Amino acid sequence: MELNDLLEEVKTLAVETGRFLRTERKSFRRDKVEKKAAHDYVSYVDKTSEQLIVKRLRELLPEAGFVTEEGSAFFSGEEYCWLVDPLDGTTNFIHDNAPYCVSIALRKGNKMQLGVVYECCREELYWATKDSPAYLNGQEIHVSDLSVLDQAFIELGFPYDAERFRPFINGIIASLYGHVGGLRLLGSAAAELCYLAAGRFEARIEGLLGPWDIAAGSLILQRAGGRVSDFNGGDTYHSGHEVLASNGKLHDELLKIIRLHLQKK
Ligand code: 2AM
Ligand code: CA
Repeated sequence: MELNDLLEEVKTLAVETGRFLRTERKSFRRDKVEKKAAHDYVSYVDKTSEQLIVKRLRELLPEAGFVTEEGSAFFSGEEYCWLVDPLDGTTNFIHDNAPYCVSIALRKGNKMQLGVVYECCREELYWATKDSPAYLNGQEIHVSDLSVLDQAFIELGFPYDAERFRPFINGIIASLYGHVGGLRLLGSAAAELCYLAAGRFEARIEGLLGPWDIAAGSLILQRAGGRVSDFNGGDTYHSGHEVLASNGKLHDELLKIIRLHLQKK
C-alpha cells in the first residue's frame, strides 16, 4: 500500500479510536484502574484501544512489527514497525482532564514514515509524513518563531519514575522558573509535541518516556519546522529516554541549561 493511502487509513483509525475513548470516558469509574508501577496506571480502556488499533494495523500492513505501550504485540526486527500509544495521557483520562490522545507512527528501518496523533478532547487530528508538511485538521502548521528565552512558553513533563527524574527536573525548574514566559505541565507527551508543532509552545523537556509516547509527535514537530534531540543534542531521543523538543530557535540555549543539570539525572 502507498504511504498516502496508509496515512488516510491511519487517520481514520485514530479518529475512530479517539471517539471510543471519549465514549468510554463518559461512564468511566476510578475503580477500573490498575497500577503498572508507582503512580503509573492502566485500565481496560488503554488495553481495548490498543487491541482495536493493532487488529486494524495488522490488516493494513501484515508484515510490520509493533512497539506498543500495553505490549499486546511485539517487534522482532521487521523492516516496518508501528509505534502505538493507544491512550497517551492516561492519568488525565482517569481524572477526566485534558488532553489525552491516540498516537500512531510507522517506521521503516530507522526512518519514521508517518505520524498521526488524535487529541480527543479538542478533536484535533495532527499528521505528517516523512516528506510532507505537518497538518492540524487539514491546515498546515508551523512552529513559532520566538527566539527569546525570557518570553518562551515551556512545557515540562514529569515521568512516573520520580526518584530518578527528581534531581534533574528540580534543577531545570530552578533555572527556568521566573526566567521564561511561562512553565506548564499538561500530562500528554504526544499532545504537547503537537501543540509545539502548532506554535502554542516554544519548547518541551521530559525524559524516561517510551518510544510510543513520542514517535508520531516528533515527526509532526520536525515537519512543522521544529527540532527534537536527546539532552546532548543527538538523536537517541527516539528511545524516549531524553527528549528536548523545541521550535528550533531556543534549542541550543536550552541544551546549555540542561547540561548544567544532567549529572543530577
Ligand atoms: P501515558 O499517559 O501514555 O502513560 C506524562 O509525563 C507523559 O509521559 C505522558 O505522555 C505519559 O504517557 C508519559 N510517561 C510518563 N512516564 C512514563 C513511563 N514510565 N513510560 C512511558 N510513558 C511515560
Ligand atoms: Ca499510554
